[in-house]
Amino acid sequence: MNGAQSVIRTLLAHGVDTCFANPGTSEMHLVQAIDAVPETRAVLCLFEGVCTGAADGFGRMKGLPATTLLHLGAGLGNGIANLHNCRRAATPLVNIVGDHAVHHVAYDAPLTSDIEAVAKPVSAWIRTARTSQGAGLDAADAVRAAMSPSPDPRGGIATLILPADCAWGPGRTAAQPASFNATVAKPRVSADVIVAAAAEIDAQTVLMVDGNGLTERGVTAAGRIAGKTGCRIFSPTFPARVEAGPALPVVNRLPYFPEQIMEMFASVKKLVLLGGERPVSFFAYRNLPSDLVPEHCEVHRVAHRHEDVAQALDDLADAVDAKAPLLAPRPRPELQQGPLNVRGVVSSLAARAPDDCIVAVDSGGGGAAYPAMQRAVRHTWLNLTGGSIGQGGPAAVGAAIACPDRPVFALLGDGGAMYTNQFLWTAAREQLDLVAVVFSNRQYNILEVEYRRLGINDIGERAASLFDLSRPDIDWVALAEAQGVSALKAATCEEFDAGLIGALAAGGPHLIEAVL
Ligand SMILES: Cc1ncc(C[n+]2csc(CCOP(=O)(O)OP(=O)(O)O)c2C)c(N)n1
Repeated sequence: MNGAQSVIRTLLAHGVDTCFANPGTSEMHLVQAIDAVPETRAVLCLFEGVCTGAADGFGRMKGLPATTLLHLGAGLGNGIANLHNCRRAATPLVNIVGDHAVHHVAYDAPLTSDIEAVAKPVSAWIRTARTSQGAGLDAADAVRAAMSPSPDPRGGIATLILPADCAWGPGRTAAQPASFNATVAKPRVSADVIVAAAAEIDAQTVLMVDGNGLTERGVTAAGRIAGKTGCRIFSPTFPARVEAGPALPVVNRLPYFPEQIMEMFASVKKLVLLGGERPVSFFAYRNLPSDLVPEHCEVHRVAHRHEDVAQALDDLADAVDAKAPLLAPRPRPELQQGPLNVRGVVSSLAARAPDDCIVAVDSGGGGAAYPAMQRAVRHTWLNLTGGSIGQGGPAAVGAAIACPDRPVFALLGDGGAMYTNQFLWTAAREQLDLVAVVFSNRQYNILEVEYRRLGINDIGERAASLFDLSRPDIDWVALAEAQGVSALKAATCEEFDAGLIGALAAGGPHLIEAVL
């Protein structure tokens, strides 16, 4: 048993059995350890941003961390953008990062880097193992840190740096402490706080729900409260995970642009925070405030996101004496016809998506599917949480590996999808039931919208070229097929719908380029 094996065996003993890997020479003993422990599933990703995004998607679905296996500071650095999203989602995740053996660092060999410094902004817990004997215990601490419900803004990411000599030296399995329970109970909100909040909620109130308040239990309780008091239920614009479907109350999503949020809040007298935060503008604008809650609106905090928001909602529903909500039947939407547009894609998705599917979204038109899907089909929705595009495809891969019985959709803008298009290769290698829809408008549309919001009507040629993804057009069918994923291009609603039906019937990974 060497240090590397004790790390892998300890992780397994703590329920952590899936590793999204892109290893190098400093991780070879870890690779050997994975080879020796067949219960650990190693998934090769061809870019570290896919490893980190996939581990995020996996953790969101399982509620348990996956590991990444990354190569020194350079590999970890390549994975940062999706660790940023993961941190925003508060997903549990354990990074295992190899390093040079301690004696080698003094020679400043080419890959030498300050790995802790790279890890710092995206890790709530960082440790560099110091001995091979202690490496297993370090791994146990990493899992505990990732799983502890905490208000830490750095989320649930633990980064364990393993110098090669700690991997190859003698190790031992860390005993699993008797008190360890991977799913640590979230703190419960006190009865006093619930009683006080119950007296405040009325028809001019908005409940801002996040965390486990967006589970089936939480959403159902929120619906009861809304039914009784007339309040409205909102989630933040990009919550990590939402359970939705026709048998659940509708959760409105906070709009994206600050003007829309301000308009919405004009009639809101009270804002009750149940896992959510005060809305702030996604970006700063010269003529708009950052904090979007108007002065006339009182803000009451009931639960923080790391607390048991679902329980708080249940308790609150009981406190206002609310009954189960009456839900009107919601039929699937009608299909569109003619040249393809976002509406056509959304209608087809909402009409055809199988019950119990998972939907991971990134930039692009995919977000428009949320209201339609929420009303039409039972599903789990995973958002791009931190605005760092290129997350949806990798997150879909991680979700598909976490939930092999559930079909997964990745709804991606063509701009965002290019950041991490290697997710397609992993989807093919692992034969995942994953349908990627690329909203192919051949531009960075949102950037053009934001540019116009500066008051500019004539976009100069050079500026326009920075928002334009044509010249050359990206051949999505070829890009997918080159990575082993069958693909087709749809330019009409009918073609898209037929392609979607075919992809779902065939199973396995597919890509549809929705030409907009
Ligand atoms: C990592 C990262 N780099 C750059 C950006 C800036 N950015 C935001 S949206 C966007 C373009 C999105 O284009 P696409 O995915 O095609 O969606 P569209 O806006 O066209 O609907 C860019 C480059 C970002 N958010 N994250």
